[in-house]
Amino acid sequence: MKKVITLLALCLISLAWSPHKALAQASCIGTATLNVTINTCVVGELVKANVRLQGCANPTTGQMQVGTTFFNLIPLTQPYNRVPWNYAGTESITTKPANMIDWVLLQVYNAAGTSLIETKAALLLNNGNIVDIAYATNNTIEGVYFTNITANGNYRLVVRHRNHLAAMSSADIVLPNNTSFSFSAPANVLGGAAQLANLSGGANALFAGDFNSDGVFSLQDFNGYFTAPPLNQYTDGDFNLSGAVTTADFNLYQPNSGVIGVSQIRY
Ligand SMILES: [Ca+2]
Ligand SMILES: [Ca+2]
Repeated sequence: MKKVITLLALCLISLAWSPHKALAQASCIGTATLNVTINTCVVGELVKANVRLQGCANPTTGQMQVGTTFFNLIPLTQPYNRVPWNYAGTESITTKPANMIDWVLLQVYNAAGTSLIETKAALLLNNGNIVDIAYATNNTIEGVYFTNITANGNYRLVVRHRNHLAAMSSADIVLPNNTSFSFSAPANVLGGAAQLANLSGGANALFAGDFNSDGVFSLQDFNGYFTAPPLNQYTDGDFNLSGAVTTADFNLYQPNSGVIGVSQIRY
Protein backbone atom coordinates (compact mmCIF):
# COMPACT_ATOMS: atom_id res chain seq x y z
CA MET A 1 0.00 0.00 0.00
CA LYS A 2 1.45 3.34 -0.96
CA LYS A 3 0.47 6.66 0.44
CA VAL A 4 1.49 10.05 -0.87
CA ILE A 5 2.02 12.68 1.73
CA THR A 6 2.30 16.27 0.60
CA LEU A 7 4.34 18.37 2.91
CA LEU A 8 3.05 21.84 3.28
CA ALA A 9 6.46 23.18 3.80
CA LEU A 10 9.90 21.91 3.14
CA CYS A 11 12.02 22.73 6.08
CA LEU A 12 15.71 22.99 5.59
CA ILE A 13 17.69 22.25 8.66
CA SER A 14 21.23 23.30 9.05
CA LEU A 15 23.38 22.24 11.91
CA ALA A 16 26.08 24.28 13.46
CA TRP A 17 28.50 22.21 15.51
CA SER A 18 30.49 23.28 18.47
CA PRO A 19 32.63 21.07 20.73
CA HIS A 20 29.75 20.66 23.22
CA LYS A 21 26.43 21.07 21.37
CA ALA A 22 24.66 21.02 18.03
CA LEU A 23 22.45 23.93 17.06
CA ALA A 24 19.57 23.52 14.59
CA GLN A 25 18.19 26.29 12.48
CA ALA A 26 15.15 25.92 10.20
CA SER A 27 13.67 27.97 7.42
CA CYS A 28 10.60 27.03 5.28
CA ILE A 29 10.89 27.83 1.58
CA GLY A 30 8.14 25.86 -0.23
CA THR A 31 6.29 22.54 -0.71
CA ALA A 32 7.36 19.05 -1.73
CA THR A 33 5.81 15.56 -2.22
CA LEU A 34 7.04 12.59 -0.26
CA ASN A 35 6.19 8.99 -1.31
CA VAL A 36 5.84 6.66 1.64
CA THR A 37 5.42 2.87 1.40
CA ILE A 38 3.52 1.32 4.30
CA ASN A 39 3.65 -2.46 4.53
CA THR A 40 0.45 -4.25 5.48
CA CYS A 41 0.82 -5.95 8.84
CA VAL A 42 2.38 -9.37 8.28
CA VAL A 43 0.69 -12.13 10.26
CA GLY A 44 2.41 -15.05 8.57
CA GLU A 45 2.36 -16.94 5.31
CA LEU A 46 -1.03 -17.90 3.91
CA VAL A 47 -1.44 -21.62 3.22
CA LYS A 48 -4.41 -22.61 1.07
CA ALA A 49 -5.85 -26.12 1.26
CA ASN A 50 -9.17 -27.88 0.91
CA VAL A 51 -10.59 -31.22 1.92
CA ARG A 52 -13.83 -33.19 2.07
CA LEU A 53 -15.19 -35.28 4.91
CA GLN A 54 -16.95 -38.45 3.84
CA GLY A 55 -19.33 -38.25 6.76
CA CYS A 56 -21.10 -35.10 5.63
CA ALA A 57 -20.24 -34.82 1.92
CA ASN A 58 -22.90 -34.81 -0.74
CA PRO A 59 -21.67 -37.60 -3.04
CA THR A 60 -22.85 -35.79 -6.15
CA THR A 61 -21.79 -32.22 -5.55
CA GLY A 62 -18.90 -32.93 -3.22
CA GLN A 63 -20.08 -30.06 -1.05
CA MET A 64 -20.51 -30.72 2.64
CA GLN A 65 -23.47 -29.93 4.80
CA VAL A 66 -24.40 -30.19 8.46
CA GLY A 67 -27.77 -29.60 10.06
CA THR A 68 -28.65 -27.02 12.66
CA THR A 69 -28.47 -29.56 15.48
CA PHE A 70 -24.80 -30.30 14.82
CA PHE A 71 -23.92 -26.73 13.89
CA ASN A 72 -25.13 -25.54 17.26
CA LEU A 73 -22.90 -28.12 18.97
CA ILE A 74 -19.68 -26.96 17.30
CA PRO A 75 -17.55 -25.37 20.02
CA LEU A 76 -16.19 -21.85 19.72
CA THR A 77 -12.75 -23.05 20.82
CA GLN A 78 -10.60 -25.54 18.93
CA PRO A 79 -11.29 -29.10 20.15
CA TYR A 80 -7.91 -30.74 19.52
CA ASN A 81 -6.40 -30.08 22.95
CA ARG A 82 -6.72 -33.75 23.96
CA VAL A 83 -5.40 -37.17 23.06
CA PRO A 84 -4.09 -38.01 20.51
CA TRP A 85 -3.40 -34.53 19.14
CA ASN A 86 -2.64 -32.72 22.41
CA TYR A 87 -2.64 -29.48 20.46
CA ALA A 88 -2.38 -26.57 22.87
CA GLY A 89 -3.30 -23.82 20.41
CA THR A 90 -5.65 -21.12 21.66
CA GLU A 91 -7.65 -20.68 18.47
CA SER A 92 -11.20 -19.60 19.18
CA ILE A 93 -13.93 -17.59 17.53
CA THR A 94 -16.84 -15.59 18.89
CA THR A 95 -19.27 -16.31 16.06
CA LYS A 96 -19.44 -19.36 13.84
CA PRO A 97 -19.65 -18.60 10.11
CA ALA A 98 -22.89 -20.06 8.72
CA ASN A 99 -20.89 -22.12 6.21
CA MET A 100 -18.68 -23.71 8.87
CA ILE A 101 -18.67 -27.51 8.97
CA ASP A 102 -16.28 -28.20 11.84
CA TRP A 103 -12.80 -27.60 13.17
CA VAL A 104 -9.80 -29.29 11.54
CA LEU A 105 -6.07 -29.24 12.12
CA LEU A 106 -3.80 -28.13 9.29
CA GLN A 107 -0.14 -29.00 9.78
CA VAL A 108 3.06 -28.09 7.97
CA TYR A 109 5.86 -30.65 7.88
CA ASN A 110 9.32 -30.44 6.38
CA ALA A 111 9.68 -31.38 2.71
CA ALA A 112 10.41 -35.01 3.53
CA GLY A 113 7.34 -35.27 5.73
CA THR A 114 9.39 -36.45 8.68
CA SER A 115 9.32 -33.46 10.99
CA LEU A 116 6.36 -31.40 12.15
CA ILE A 117 6.98 -27.67 11.88
CA GLU A 118 3.69 -26.02 12.80
CA THR A 119 0.07 -26.86 13.56
CA LYS A 120 -2.96 -24.58 13.29
CA ALA A 121 -6.56 -25.24 14.18
CA ALA A 122 -8.76 -23.93 11.40
CA LEU A 123 -12.33 -23.78 10.15
CA LEU A 124 -13.56 -26.21 7.52
CA LEU A 125 -16.15 -24.61 5.24
CA ASN A 126 -18.91 -26.36 3.31
CA ASN A 127 -17.04 -25.87 0.01
CA GLY A 128 -14.03 -27.69 1.42
CA ASN A 129 -11.85 -24.67 2.03
CA ILE A 130 -9.79 -24.69 5.20
CA VAL A 131 -9.58 -21.17 6.57
CA ASP A 132 -7.97 -19.27 9.40
CA ILE A 133 -10.03 -18.33 12.45
CA ALA A 134 -9.69 -14.77 11.16
CA TYR A 135 -12.30 -15.80 8.57
CA ALA A 136 -14.92 -15.52 11.31
CA THR A 137 -14.56 -11.75 11.15
CA ASN A 138 -13.23 -11.39 7.61
CA ASN A 139 -14.74 -13.85 5.15
CA THR A 140 -12.46 -12.80 2.31
CA ILE A 141 -9.56 -14.75 3.82
CA GLU A 142 -8.72 -17.87 1.80
CA GLY A 143 -6.28 -19.95 3.75
CA VAL A 144 -4.57 -20.34 7.09
CA TYR A 145 -1.74 -18.18 8.37
CA PHE A 146 1.44 -19.92 9.50
CA THR A 147 4.20 -18.01 11.23
CA ASN A 148 6.98 -20.59 11.46
CA ILE A 149 7.53 -21.25 7.77
CA THR A 150 9.87 -19.53 5.36
CA ALA A 151 8.31 -17.99 2.26
CA ASN A 152 8.92 -20.01 -0.90
CA GLY A 153 10.14 -22.99 1.06
CA ASN A 154 9.12 -26.58 0.30
CA TYR A 155 6.84 -28.34 2.76
CA ARG A 156 4.32 -31.12 3.17
CA LEU A 157 0.81 -30.59 4.46
CA VAL A 158 -1.29 -32.77 6.72
CA VAL A 159 -4.99 -32.37 7.49
CA ARG A 160 -6.66 -33.96 10.48
CA HIS A 161 -10.29 -34.21 11.59
CA ARG A 162 -11.66 -35.60 14.85
CA ASN A 163 -13.17 -38.75 13.38
CA HIS A 164 -11.86 -39.05 9.82
CA LEU A 165 -8.64 -40.56 8.53
CA ALA A 166 -5.92 -37.92 8.29
CA ALA A 167 -4.00 -37.34 5.05
CA MET A 168 -0.55 -36.07 4.09
CA SER A 169 0.42 -34.52 0.76
CA SER A 170 2.17 -36.99 -1.52
CA ALA A 171 4.95 -34.55 -2.34
CA ASP A 172 6.36 -31.32 -1.06
CA ILE A 173 4.78 -28.10 -2.21
CA VAL A 174 5.96 -24.50 -2.20
CA LEU A 175 4.38 -22.31 0.46
CA PRO A 176 2.70 -19.91 0.50
CA ASN A 177 0.59 -21.20 -2.40
CA ASN A 178 -1.80 -19.30 -4.65
CA THR A 179 -3.72 -22.38 -5.79
CA SER A 180 -5.48 -24.21 -3.00
CA PHE A 181 -4.01 -27.63 -2.33
CA SER A 182 -6.67 -30.33 -2.61
CA PHE A 183 -6.63 -33.27 -0.22
CA SER A 184 -9.52 -34.73 -2.26
CA ALA A 185 -7.38 -35.63 -5.29
CA PRO A 186 -5.87 -39.13 -4.91
CA ALA A 187 -2.65 -38.15 -6.69
CA ASN A 188 -2.12 -35.39 -4.12
CA VAL A 189 -2.37 -37.69 -1.12
CA LEU A 190 0.39 -39.92 0.21
CA GLY A 191 -0.73 -43.50 -0.40
CA GLY A 192 -3.04 -42.45 -3.25
CA ALA A 193 -6.59 -43.63 -3.79
CA ALA A 194 -6.34 -46.21 -0.99
CA GLN A 195 -6.20 -43.36 1.51
CA LEU A 196 -9.44 -41.73 0.37
CA ALA A 197 -13.08 -42.75 0.32
CA ASN A 198 -14.53 -42.81 -3.17
CA LEU A 199 -18.00 -41.29 -3.00
CA SER A 200 -20.76 -42.68 -5.18
CA GLY A 201 -20.77 -39.54 -7.30
CA GLY A 202 -17.08 -39.94 -8.09
CA ALA A 203 -15.65 -37.41 -5.66
CA ASN A 204 -13.13 -38.41 -3.00
CA ALA A 205 -13.07 -37.60 0.68
CA LEU A 206 -11.37 -38.50 3.94
CA PHE A 207 -12.57 -41.83 5.34
CA ALA A 208 -15.18 -41.46 8.11
CA GLY A 209 -15.09 -43.48 11.30
CA ASP A 210 -11.64 -43.19 12.87
CA PHE A 211 -13.14 -42.56 16.30
CA ASN A 212 -9.83 -42.44 18.16
CA SER A 213 -7.92 -40.78 15.29
CA ASP A 214 -5.01 -43.19 15.52
CA GLY A 215 -4.96 -43.69 11.76
CA VAL A 216 -6.24 -47.27 11.86
CA PHE A 217 -9.84 -48.45 11.60
CA SER A 218 -10.25 -51.04 14.29
CA LEU A 219 -12.61 -52.46 16.88
CA GLN A 220 -11.61 -49.58 19.12
CA ASP A 221 -13.37 -47.23 16.74
CA PHE A 222 -16.51 -49.35 16.82
CA ASN A 223 -16.42 -49.42 20.61
CA GLY A 224 -16.05 -45.66 20.66
CA TYR A 225 -19.05 -45.28 18.41
CA PHE A 226 -21.07 -47.83 20.36
CA THR A 227 -20.54 -46.14 23.71
CA ALA A 228 -20.83 -42.55 22.50
CA PRO A 229 -23.60 -40.40 24.00
CA PRO A 230 -26.49 -40.69 21.56
CA LEU A 231 -27.99 -37.23 21.47
CA ASN A 232 -26.98 -33.61 21.31
CA GLN A 233 -23.31 -34.08 22.06
CA TYR A 234 -20.23 -32.97 20.16
CA THR A 235 -18.91 -36.52 20.16
CA ASP A 236 -16.37 -38.24 17.94
CA GLY A 237 -18.84 -41.13 17.56
CA ASP A 238 -21.02 -38.91 15.37
CA PHE A 239 -19.30 -39.79 12.10
CA ASN A 240 -21.78 -38.00 9.83
CA LEU A 241 -21.89 -34.83 11.94
CA SER A 242 -25.64 -35.00 12.46
CA GLY A 243 -25.74 -34.23 16.18
CA ALA A 244 -26.90 -37.78 17.00
CA VAL A 245 -25.19 -41.15 17.11
CA THR A 246 -27.25 -43.63 15.11
CA THR A 247 -26.92 -46.60 12.78
CA ALA A 248 -26.17 -44.10 10.01
CA ASP A 249 -22.83 -43.54 11.72
CA PHE A 250 -22.17 -47.27 11.96
CA ASN A 251 -23.00 -47.63 8.26
CA LEU A 252 -20.26 -45.12 7.47
CA TYR A 253 -17.71 -46.84 9.68
CA GLN A 254 -18.42 -50.45 8.72
CA PRO A 255 -17.18 -50.43 5.07
CA ASN A 256 -14.05 -48.56 6.21
CA SER A 257 -13.10 -51.05 8.91
CA GLY A 258 -9.67 -52.41 8.07
CA VAL A 259 -8.41 -49.23 6.43
CA ILE A 260 -4.93 -48.31 7.60
CA GLY A 261 -3.51 -44.84 7.17
CA VAL A 262 0.04 -44.24 6.01
CA SER A 263 2.53 -44.35 8.87
CA GLN A 264 3.23 -40.62 8.63
CA ILE A 265 -0.26 -39.70 9.91
CA ARG A 266 -0.74 -42.44 12.51
CA TYR A 267 -0.61 -41.95 16.26
CA1 LIG B 1 -8.86 -45.79 14.92
CA1 LIG C 1 -24.66 -39.09 13.38
